Amino acid sequence: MIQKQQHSLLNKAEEACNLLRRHLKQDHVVRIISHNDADGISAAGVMCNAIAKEKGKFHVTIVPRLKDEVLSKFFKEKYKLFVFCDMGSANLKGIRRLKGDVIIADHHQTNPETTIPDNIIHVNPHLYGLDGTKDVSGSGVSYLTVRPMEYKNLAGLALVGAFGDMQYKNGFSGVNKMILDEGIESHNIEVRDDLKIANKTREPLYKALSHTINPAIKGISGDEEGSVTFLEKIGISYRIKFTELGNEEKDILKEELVKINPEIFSSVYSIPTEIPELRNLEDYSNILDACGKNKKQGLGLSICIGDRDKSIKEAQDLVKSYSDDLVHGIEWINKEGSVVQDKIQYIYTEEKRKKRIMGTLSSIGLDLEILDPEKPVLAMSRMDNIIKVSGRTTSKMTEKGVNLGYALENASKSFNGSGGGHNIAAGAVIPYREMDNFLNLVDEIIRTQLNAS
Ligand SMILES: [Mn+2]
Repeated sequence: MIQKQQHSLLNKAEEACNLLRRHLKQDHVVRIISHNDADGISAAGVMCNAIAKEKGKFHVTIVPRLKDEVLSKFFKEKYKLFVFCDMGSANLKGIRRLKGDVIIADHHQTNPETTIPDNIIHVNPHLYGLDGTKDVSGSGVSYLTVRPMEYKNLAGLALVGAFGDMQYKNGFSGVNKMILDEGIESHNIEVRDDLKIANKTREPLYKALSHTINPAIKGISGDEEGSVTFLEKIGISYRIKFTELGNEEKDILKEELVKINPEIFSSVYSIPTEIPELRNLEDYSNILDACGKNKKQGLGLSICIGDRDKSIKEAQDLVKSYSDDLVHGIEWINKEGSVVQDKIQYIYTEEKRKKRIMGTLSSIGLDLEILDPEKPVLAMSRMDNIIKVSGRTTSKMTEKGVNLGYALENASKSFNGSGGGHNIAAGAVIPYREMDNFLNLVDEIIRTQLNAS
């Protein structure tokens, strides 16, 4: 069944590729519009690389959201071919109004009922019963669209977006797996098992370990003292670098770390021909993610299409500042904890650097159990007169009946705010003066959800 569904998707992608080729043959500049996260930037990267190899020309714009006013700017443009990557499937009505031909290469939900005219080719896994949330990302769909051109060296970049959209969970599945196999077979992707410690070659071991957040290590991530204690306990010198350890010590370290979190020793995917900074697909994804988050999407895209040296350095600095913020954030939670209510807990900040990581910080805090996993976390960031709320909980709690999306949507509405999302992660915006009332109402809603199930 899967095979048949994948075939239908590949056929549609090939149709799109033929359209792309026809325009390239006529020397038309391809107008690419993509999303500003790691997936969207790599999706645009895949498309641009293929077009460049075909000696074609492109003009790219990367946007945070395809709002109506953003889309309407493109209505005036006279390009003969528009390509939407990692977005567009939710905007069929607007996109219909574009003057030229259109390819939509997206993996987000779409309304299959919407009729689309002949000039639009819509490549989307959901149209064929495939799971776009986990089996293929925007960069993957972009890759499928240029796949008939046979640039298999783009397979690695096609999976960078899958990491960005967190589709990697103990392995790849569906179309991602197909791309992976294709990349391995053509020697464009390599897989090996390795210890996932941050800054292995750069920092003393206790620092490297405390700076390792993905995966999170309980008692060690974001906790230099905890890291030193751990290393002293297992008898490994903490001042030297990982790379300076003897093999026996490396084995002991691995064994002890795996006991805390098995994910610490797992598959690492790499592009063998890439420069060291981009070789590991997860590192590559983190670099693009940091570019997007810092509104440097142009920098990210230029790295994807071959810019090296200075660009890499600039992007790496962004990654470093982001992970430093996370580490400081974990230290902060370790020290201060959260404010605990009956069924929920919250953290609150007015600091600029903390605001951008509050949601991620909540997830990590729950993973590390420095925040009580039994209580959903609301991360509150104050922006003048409003509060931006990010809610996070665990799958264990959603199984017990917690639905944060519903809770935040309803509670925020009661105070002239807005909100919503998934059961496990959601967001809201509320007036600052209603913060306490809002928290009490969410507490009450969660209590009701837990009692009802
Ligand atoms: Mn995506």
